[in-house]
Amino acid sequence: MILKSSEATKLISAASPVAKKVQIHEMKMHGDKMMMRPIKALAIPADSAFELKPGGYHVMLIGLNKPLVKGDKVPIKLTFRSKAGAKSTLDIQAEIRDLNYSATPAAMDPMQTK
Ligand SMILES: [Cu+2]
Repeated sequence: MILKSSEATKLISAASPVAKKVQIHEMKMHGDKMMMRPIKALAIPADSAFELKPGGYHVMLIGLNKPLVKGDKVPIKLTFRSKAGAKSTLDIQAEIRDLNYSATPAAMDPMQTK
């Protein structure tokens, strides 16, 4: 997913009807292991193409209401807040690609990434 904005904004939350929770995650090296952790907001610089991808910042679906298979399209609502405090939402359709993910922490439930 590539986010573009003409002005600086922040991705502050995400939601989907297919999952109990949708979190914004970042990836960080921890020793020689790649770990992910939820962050409160993701700053999107003005006039940039900000890419969310496996191995980097991503949106993670937690507690799926039903199993998803490759090729499924899931709706995700992204909520942004501008510098001035105005909220806006963006509805996207995310296509399920690869369900295998090597960086899933053992402490978390089985989950799927986009
Ligand atoms: Cu994650």
